[in-house]
Amino acid sequence: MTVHATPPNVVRETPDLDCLDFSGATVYNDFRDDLVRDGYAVVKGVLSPERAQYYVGEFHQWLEDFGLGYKRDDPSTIREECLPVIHQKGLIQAYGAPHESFTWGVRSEPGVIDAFATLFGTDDLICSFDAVNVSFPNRRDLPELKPWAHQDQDPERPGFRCVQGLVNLNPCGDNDGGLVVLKGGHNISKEYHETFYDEEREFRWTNEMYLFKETGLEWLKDRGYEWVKVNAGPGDLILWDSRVPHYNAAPKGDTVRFVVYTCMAPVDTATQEELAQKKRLFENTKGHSHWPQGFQPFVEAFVAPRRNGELDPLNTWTPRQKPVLSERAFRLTGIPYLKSAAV
Ligand SMILES: O=C(O)CCC(=O)C(=O)O
Ligand SMILES: [Fe+2]
Repeated sequence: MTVHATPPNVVRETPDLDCLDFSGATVYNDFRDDLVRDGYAVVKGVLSPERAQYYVGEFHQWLEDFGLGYKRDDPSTIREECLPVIHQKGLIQAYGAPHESFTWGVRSEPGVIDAFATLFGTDDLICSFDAVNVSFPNRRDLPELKPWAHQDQDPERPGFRCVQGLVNLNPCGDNDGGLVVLKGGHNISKEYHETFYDEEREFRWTNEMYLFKETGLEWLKDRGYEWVKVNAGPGDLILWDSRVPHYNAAPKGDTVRFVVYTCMAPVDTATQEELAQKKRLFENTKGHSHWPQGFQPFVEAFVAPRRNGELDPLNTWTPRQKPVLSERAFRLTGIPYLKSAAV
């Protein structure tokens, strides 16, 4: 028997979601039809263009406030010394980003919550305390970003268990950085993993992730599956089934990518212990992976930013501007759903 757990991380049997009918018998007449058929969907205009523009301004302001020299109107400041440390994939898990005021602002926009409420058929939702993405174009000081095809779900638990999301803030067309998905790949995920069960796996920090290798990618290609760059407008929400192979691509044009990863699930998919953990994480402004139940806090040793080998002292794991949450937004932390015994 092949041992796949490297490193041993939290393994959690989250329940299969029953909110979508994958048989094709149900027509929803909205984004859910795309999600069922293609494994991803673009929900248009969950934020108005003005709101999206406002958050773009907040991202710039945040980057400028580090005081390292970045200026939104001066492209010569798009380089490592002038910015917080940003990996070529663009994900920022550190610097308090998961609880920054604008991050929470985006998560708690009514149109964002409404989309998830439609998907799950409930308003009782929890939201991930996940990363944001900042991907600048024309960064010659970063290594090239190669495709990193993966799924964010344990291959050994192949059901429909998680829908990931991101709110896109700037225009995102063919040349812009963004999500690339293997269209329809959720439909073949189970068969794929049965076929590749004995293949040795890459190192990963969690069981809830699978990295594809060339052999697997060829297998999928031979079956007619194709990669699609997902374009979106400012204020659109992109959703994808975690079984869909995906990666992100670096910008080739001139537009910076600003994205807030936003993943929600019904609160009843979380245990009371998980909600208690989310409370601790929230109160200590810590982040966790896309799973809204929060069973995977970020491993700080893995995500702590380093500059020239040294830990970046600007990373204090706290937001520069604390969020102020509405009653509906606070529910997304899960805290109001805690029974006192679990606190
Ligand atoms: O940045 C993206 O579009 C996707 C990143 C990713 O793989 C993820 O959030 O799971
Ligand atoms: Fe991913």
